[in-house]
Amino acid sequence: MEAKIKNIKDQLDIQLKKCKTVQELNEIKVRFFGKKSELSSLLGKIREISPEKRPIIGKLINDAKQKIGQAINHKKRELEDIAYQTSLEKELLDITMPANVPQIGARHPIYTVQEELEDIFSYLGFEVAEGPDIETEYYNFDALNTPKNHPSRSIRDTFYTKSGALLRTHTSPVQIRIMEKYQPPIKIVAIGRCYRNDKPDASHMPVFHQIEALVVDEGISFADLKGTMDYFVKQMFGVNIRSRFRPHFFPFTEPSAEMDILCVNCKGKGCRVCKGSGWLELGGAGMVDPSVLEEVGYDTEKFTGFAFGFGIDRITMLKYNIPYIRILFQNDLRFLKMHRA
Ligand code: 2U9
Repeated sequence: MEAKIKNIKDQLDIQLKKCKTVQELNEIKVRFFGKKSELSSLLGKIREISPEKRPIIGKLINDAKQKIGQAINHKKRELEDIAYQTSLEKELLDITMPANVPQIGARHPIYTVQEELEDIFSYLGFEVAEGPDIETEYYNFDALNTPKNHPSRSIRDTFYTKSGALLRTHTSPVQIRIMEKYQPPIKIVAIGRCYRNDKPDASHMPVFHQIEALVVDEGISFADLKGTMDYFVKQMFGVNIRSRFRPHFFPFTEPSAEMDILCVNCKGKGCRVCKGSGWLELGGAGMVDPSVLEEVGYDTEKFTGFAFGFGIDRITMLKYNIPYIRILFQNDLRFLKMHRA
């Protein structure tokens, strides 16, 4: 009997050494401490022992039970300490670590400039008009007095769809659509994406952003055009930036002019940005050709108008000192993050 009790204790020590979880410990407790345990069955046989040995064996069994209970409780505390330490390590919060700052977005410079343009022209009383990017030849060319054989119509310059529609090459179609719907006075700016079959280079991309303005009313003159352009230039680039016109030709305006501004970098001295000329070409302008007004049914004896257009990408590049237009379209996060609020 003593040997059996010793064997039970030795077995328990081996099991406790191997035990890794509270679940296993509970199973060991049932096996060594429960009603069906070997120790309990020994206690059940105590009547088979001689009366003089019974108290000795009874004490041995009870001592064994006590030791087993203590060993199991000790193991339980040991396992709970380990579990607590493990949870602490898992939940370790190093408060000196940098916070996960949420990534905030940024407004693309093109749209910052577009909003600035809208503000400047809204202040002058212009309304912002919009129209479809996919246009018909009529609205993109015919209604703008562009001859059938004009080079801008060729597939080398213009993206056509299979159905014969096209990606607008300027925002002028918007102005035609507005004039078809409304009588003068007209005072609108049309801003948006335009598309030309240009090979990408430092200053050209197949898609670009443009703003065009159109004013049609009684008595509109070239002086009104020049005054409006000069006011815009000074608002956008600063009061010390002058503008100038150079004679040019567009099918939809007569007379036509190309408009330059004093180089924003060297203020006219000549530098790399303006290629030594002291001036930067910004866009084109002119008095709306009467044939365009006739096409929309306006009385050309009564009404005259001016219009101009320039690239928003170019203004953005000047304003933010961006050397290549492709930077505006590459979505490089280093570039975009520079413009976070
Ligand atoms: C109507 C009548 C006339 C808009 C004009 C230009 C000159 C011009 C280009 C400059 C750079 C487009 O972004 S760009 O490539 N535009 O040079 N645009 S006059 O004339 C109009 C528009 C609408 C009904």
